[in-house]
Amino acid sequence: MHKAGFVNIIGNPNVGKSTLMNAFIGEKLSIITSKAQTTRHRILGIVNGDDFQMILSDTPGIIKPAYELQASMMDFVKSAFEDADVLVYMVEIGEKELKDEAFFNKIKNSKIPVLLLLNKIDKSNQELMEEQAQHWQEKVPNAEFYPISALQGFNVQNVFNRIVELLPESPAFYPKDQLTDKPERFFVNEAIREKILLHYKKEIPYAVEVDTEEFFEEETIIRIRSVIMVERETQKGIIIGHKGSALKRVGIEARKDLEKFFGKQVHLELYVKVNKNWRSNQKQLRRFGYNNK
Ligand SMILES: Nc1nc2c(ncn2[C@@H]2O[C@H](COP(=O)(O)OP(=O)(O)OP(=O)(O)O)[C@@H](O)[C@H]2O)c(=O)[nH]1
Ligand SMILES: [Mg+2]
Repeated sequence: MHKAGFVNIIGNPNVGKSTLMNAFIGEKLSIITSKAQTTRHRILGIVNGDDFQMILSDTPGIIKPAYELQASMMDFVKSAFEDADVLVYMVEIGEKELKDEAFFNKIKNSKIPVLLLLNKIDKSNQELMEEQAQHWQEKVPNAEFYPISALQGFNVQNVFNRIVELLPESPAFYPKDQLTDKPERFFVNEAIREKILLHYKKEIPYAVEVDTEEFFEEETIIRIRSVIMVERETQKGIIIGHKGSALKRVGIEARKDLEKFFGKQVHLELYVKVNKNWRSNQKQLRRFGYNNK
């Protein structure tokens, strides 16, 4: 018998969804930072076994959208509700509820299996954990409850095994050697965006989009040229920094990650461009793969 299905990870921003997906996959597929709204897309990560295929979806954290980009991000979350065979609802220690009531009701009334994962228990103590466990079991009685630490791996294998059990009988949906649905350029954009989230403050990371214009793979090296887009001229100066030092740091760190990811030497060229108010522009959003409307 062969099993296969969609296992979609949803929850509030910053609870550790991407960390869990990467732990399941054993690769750094999704970028991770301590800032909310790190993930902007629905990213598939596929785990293949001889007799199963688990198609995980990492999704953006649930928020009330304030501009078009965020509305598109929530459309990815909606789609993840629609095709799930197993829902993984992740919360973190100290958190009380999902910010969007409609989404929360979908979880509570779900007809498919729901696993409620209480993450970051490494930051907790026994007493707090028990109190939280009770809170969530009362709030989402239809879910199977697991305390985990995605970062330290606690209970991750048990949850993985349970998900395999819950997968429906089905042939594989993707070739058995496929790891993700996203092209190489997507991971280049993300690696660069991760460094921007890490090194710039306030609104800057949220005003940035990265677009990889060239990706040439030669025998021993990959030559990449990417553009970092910002919404305003002042942001451009901040990204570049004094004598280009800030941009240089982004380039060096992203290149190192990409060399690890692709297992090959990388030459990365970065430049910065203003793309006025791209976050609110339907056409631009479509161009960057956010909006399918
Ligand atoms: N202590 C602790 N930190 C964790 C754990 N899992 C994730 N984190 C940290 O929590 C932060 C957010 O992790 P992400 O995996 O990016 O969270 P996310 O839910 O994907 O966030 P968004 O994409 O912004 O919605 C990072 O700093 C992680 O290192 C955990 O089990 N324990
Ligand atoms: Mg994420």
